[in-house]
Amino acid sequence: MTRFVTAPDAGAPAPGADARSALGWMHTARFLTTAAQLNQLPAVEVPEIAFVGRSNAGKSTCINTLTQQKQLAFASKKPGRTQHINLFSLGRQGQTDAVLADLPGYGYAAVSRSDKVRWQQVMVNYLVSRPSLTGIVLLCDPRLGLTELDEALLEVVRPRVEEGLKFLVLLTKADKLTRAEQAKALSIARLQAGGGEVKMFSALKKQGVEEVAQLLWQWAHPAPAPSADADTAPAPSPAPEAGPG
Ligand SMILES: Nc1nc2c(ncn2[C@@H]2O[C@H](COP(=O)(O)OP(=O)(O)OP(=O)(O)O)[C@@H](O)[C@H]2O)c(=O)[nH]1
Ligand SMILES: [Mg+2]
Repeated sequence: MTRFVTAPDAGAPAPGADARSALGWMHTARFLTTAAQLNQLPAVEVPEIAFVGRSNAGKSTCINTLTQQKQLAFASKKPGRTQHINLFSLGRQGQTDAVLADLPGYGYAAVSRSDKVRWQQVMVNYLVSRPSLTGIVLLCDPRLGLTELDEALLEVVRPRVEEGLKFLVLLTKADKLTRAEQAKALSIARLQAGGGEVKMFSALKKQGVEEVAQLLWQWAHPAPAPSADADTAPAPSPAPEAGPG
């Protein structure tokens, strides 16, 4: 079983990240760029949060739901719809304080073997080496559960998660499950995720939307760590104006 580590306080809302402001922030999302290859992606100076998972898991739909925009990301009944890494900027007043990345799904049977291998390489490189990558949302259809490919992805990112990369497993299409099935799927996925954070989500019923928006806001705006020199004297105030004479 794949095990990975998340920060113990991963679920606690950051100060000020009430549901309304988190959703308002998500709604500022706009298209930034699209790239077929890693070296075509622009360097990003702000936290980047990637949506990954099997083809058809609901990644693009999840981004549209969280950002409350119908067609920001390309969603489709046909698996394999997303074929590029698409980046979206977030932030008020034209400022960018975070970036969302919609990644093509894996595990789509109708793709040729060479295309699969090429894409797996791009994705592994992205997950291992993208400097701005701050958090990963792994989307998973709970009717399939975490598959071998999902487990392989967990394995790839584990060293970065241990170094503080944020991680959330989102079980999508919750509307297809009864309450009892949801509870069961959650506990199975929590075991598979080795204690990592797992949530239920439904784009159709808007289930989990506020919670996820708040969590992503928190990922992008972590509380500042107590500074190492916090116990030293405060910076001197500006010298008073010299008097006449
Ligand atoms: N019932 C239901 N259907 C959903 C939900 N989320 C996504 N879907 C459907 O699942 C299908 C795939 O959704 P996408 O968002 O395109 O999936 P994707 O993970 O981006 O797929 P790729 O781009 O191929 O990797 C579409 O038909 C969506 O309408 C949900 O919460 N509930
Ligand atoms: Mg997609």
